[in-house]
Amino acid sequence: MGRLVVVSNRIADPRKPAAGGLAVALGEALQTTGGLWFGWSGRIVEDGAPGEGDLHTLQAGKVTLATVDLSREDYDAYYTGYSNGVLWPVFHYRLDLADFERNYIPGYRRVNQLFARRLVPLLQPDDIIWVHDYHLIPLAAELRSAGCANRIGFFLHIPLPPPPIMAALPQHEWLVRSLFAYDVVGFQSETDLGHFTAYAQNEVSAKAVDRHRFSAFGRNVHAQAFPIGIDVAEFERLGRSREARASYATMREQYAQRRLLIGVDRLDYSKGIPQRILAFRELLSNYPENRRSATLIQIASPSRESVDAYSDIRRQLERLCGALNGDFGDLDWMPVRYIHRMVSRRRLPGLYRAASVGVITPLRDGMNLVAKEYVVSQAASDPGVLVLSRFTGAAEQLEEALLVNPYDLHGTAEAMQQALTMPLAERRDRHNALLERIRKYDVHYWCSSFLQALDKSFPPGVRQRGQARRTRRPADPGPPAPAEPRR
Ligand code: GDG
Repeated sequence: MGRLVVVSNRIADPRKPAAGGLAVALGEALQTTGGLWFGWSGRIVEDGAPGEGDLHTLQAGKVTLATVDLSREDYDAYYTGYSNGVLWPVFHYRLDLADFERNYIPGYRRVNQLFARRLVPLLQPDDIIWVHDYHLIPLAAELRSAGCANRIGFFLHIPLPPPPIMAALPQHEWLVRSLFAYDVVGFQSETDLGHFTAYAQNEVSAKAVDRHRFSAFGRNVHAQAFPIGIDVAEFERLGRSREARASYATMREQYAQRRLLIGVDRLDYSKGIPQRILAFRELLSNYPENRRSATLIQIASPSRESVDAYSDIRRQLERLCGALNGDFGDLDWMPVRYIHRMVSRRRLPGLYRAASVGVITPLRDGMNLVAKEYVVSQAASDPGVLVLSRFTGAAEQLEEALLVNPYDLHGTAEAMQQALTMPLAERRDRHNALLERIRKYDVHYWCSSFLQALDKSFPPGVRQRGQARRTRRPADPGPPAPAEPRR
């Protein structure tokens, strides 16, 4: 296999301990072959020219970190506007929150073109390129039109909605056409894959070549579900650290007389946090024995605060938590502890372990790694119970969790009660089965299975359109960069 090139909106220095599981796994894959990690520098140039941005490079062991600055205008249109104001809500089935009014699409395309322009000179002919997430859907098409003949894979970390929701995006056809410039397209779940194949076959008349391969726009794409995992070994190590043990001990001491339920999320409307607070309220109403004894700790780390929908959800949550504590709380007991701050990663395993119930109830989520982190952090001899939304990618793998419909507050409250009262033997059985699967399908499995699929995506010697050998002047530019998308 050639050198690996990872492209994502943000990059992380894999040597830094705060990097987290995904960065560690990608960093490891990059270290094995030597490679390049390319993305936005995180710097916004206030008066920068649109479509321009300086390139910075830094050597981190065998990995080159290459980043590009963005002008304010590009950042607003590409990141805040199209990626997080349009694609994120629509891909999470929230057409009501999508900002279709403003014309962000030229900025989204401009940044993808800028990335392609800065990346092409850094590429070697045998590099394998792995592009991540919704910010960069048209990148392969832009690379192809610059003559890039390399294998290119794409992984979507968020859900792909069913065709009727996808079709509400004015640029839906352009986006799907852009996916056909990749060799492999990976999704989190079979559900998402099903949505892609239904769209491809019904909307753009793609032909199924075999179980995983589809042909349209003169190209073949290999589409498959590759459910992402966590770095189990790293998380277990973290769990044994002094900080994790200290935070576990503090929680046990402070809540000696209480049962804890825990939720950990970025403060995002897709995570179903208001519904979770309401379901907890229903639990306290319907099962009064939990009053004064059950406490929900909700960590909601700040996220994308410049997008309007995010300040709305924050206000809604503050109101709901205030009302719950006001209505049910007592001098020595607050039903909900809402923390709108980032908690140190080292403390997370101790917090998870101290909680009898992990309440992970997004309205829609690509995978949800918190569910997996919660399970891995439990003591095998006396594990807590996972209450998990059926609308997460994780639910396809974690069927021994108590699966709930987060819109059904009554049903979710019932599952919380079932979790709080579950006999030890059943908790152990469920935990064992979950842990085994999370261990087997960890982030390293995810990484290597995607890269293997990309490596095998077409037999050597057989090149598809856009994969003619790269020459100084591109003889065959491959599939044209998709036509200018509709507003
Ligand atoms: C996207 C997709 C998919 C959260 N709060 C704190 C904190 N976290 C960490 C968790 C976990 C990560 O952030 C969140 O991962 P999720 O998977 O739950 O969700 P997204 O951020 O939305 O991620 C998702 C994922 O990509 C991977 O493909 O699973 O579906 O939406 O690791 O622990 N970490 C720290 N403090 C916090 O307060 N340190």
